[in-house]
Amino acid sequence: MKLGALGIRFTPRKLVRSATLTALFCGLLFSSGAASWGAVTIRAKAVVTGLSNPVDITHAGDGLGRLFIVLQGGRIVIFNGLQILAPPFLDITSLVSSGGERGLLGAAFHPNYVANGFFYVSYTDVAGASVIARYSVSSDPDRADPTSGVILLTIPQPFSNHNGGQLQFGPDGYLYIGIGDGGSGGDPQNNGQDLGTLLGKILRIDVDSGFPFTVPPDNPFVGFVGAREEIWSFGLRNPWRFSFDRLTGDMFVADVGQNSYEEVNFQPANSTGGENYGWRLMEGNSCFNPASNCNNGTLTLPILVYDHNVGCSVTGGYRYRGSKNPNLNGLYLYGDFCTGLIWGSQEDGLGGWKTTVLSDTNFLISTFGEDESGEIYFAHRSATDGAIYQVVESSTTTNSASGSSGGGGGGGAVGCFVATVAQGSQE
Ligand SMILES: [Ca+2]
Ligand SMILES: [Ca+2]
Repeated sequence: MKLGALGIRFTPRKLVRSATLTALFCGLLFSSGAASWGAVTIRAKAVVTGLSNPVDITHAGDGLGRLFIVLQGGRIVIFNGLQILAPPFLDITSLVSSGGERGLLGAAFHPNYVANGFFYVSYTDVAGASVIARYSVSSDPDRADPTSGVILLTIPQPFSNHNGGQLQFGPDGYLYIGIGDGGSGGDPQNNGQDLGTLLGKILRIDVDSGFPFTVPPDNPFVGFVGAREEIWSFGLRNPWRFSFDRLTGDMFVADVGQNSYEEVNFQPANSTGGENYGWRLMEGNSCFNPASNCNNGTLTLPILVYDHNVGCSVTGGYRYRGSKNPNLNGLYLYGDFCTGLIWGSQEDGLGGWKTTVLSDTNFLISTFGEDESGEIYFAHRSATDGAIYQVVESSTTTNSASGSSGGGGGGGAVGCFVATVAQGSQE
């Protein structure tokens, strides 16, 4: 059974990638003998080591420059630029079941955190259900009030895996919540396509207009008989990580695949929601269940797909909008949990997306995260030596045929490989 983003059922190891695969992956690059775009590479700059299973990285947006690191067992710790502060910012270990794909899986700070002190967490409770809860900071800015928890949503989980866990506030101020399809394999309950359940969805709720939350009136399924009105988009297997482009408001939703394909989906900022990303009808660009005639034309297909010769569990990242690494500007960074590959992707100027390997690491990449200024980090998941690394550009080659170095203006250049299909194409 294919496990999701955190499902380590094997001794962590690199998948064997043959020369044939590399050629497949970068055929244009190597057949032409010159990189034509995106020749930037990155290195991983160690920020902090010795953590236990870091699975999310975020910031409070309060100008203090701290990184908040979510540890799967149930703690959030602060890195203040020098060290991890003790005691933890939050410790809800007693409320959380962890291990495998369960645990404290994500956190997001309210856009007006400076004024209201609210932040939100996603965890699996002791019964295995997914819980979205709000907490408040205490009078000490480095400590949350552990007694302040208010549960917004409890979503029963039929199986231990595929619990989602991402929380992000959108540019509209609403809280977006990623929830997996419930688990097992192949989505046996067909939750992804069932608008009557919150499983297999991205949810969108308003945490400011009522207690504990209200449904935004323009959510796409408001008033639909039999549909849960919290749903923003659907047809997802395990959207372990999604993010918003802090410049444009566009949304990237990475969805962990079943047996064959990993994918990243794109939702433009002007979307009104309701996208059906296809699972379990499709996995990547291929029919899954049913095995043929799976797309009636309403499905939103991914912008990026890779198969299981390349990796086994996609970890969605962020579009780089920081200032310290100009050659990464505009690149959407993402990785694979199993192989440690990190890619950068951008529009190809032809209606698709191009992507290239930025680094082939030995890390088990559980998450990416942004700091307040848009610099990007990722976590290596390990029970005893988990770590946070900052993404830093290390070099750009100068043999570029097009002169593009991935600096955001490279539309039209030929990519290393183009992992995209036109939206609406059908298997
Ligand atoms: Ca589950
Ligand atoms: Ca899909």
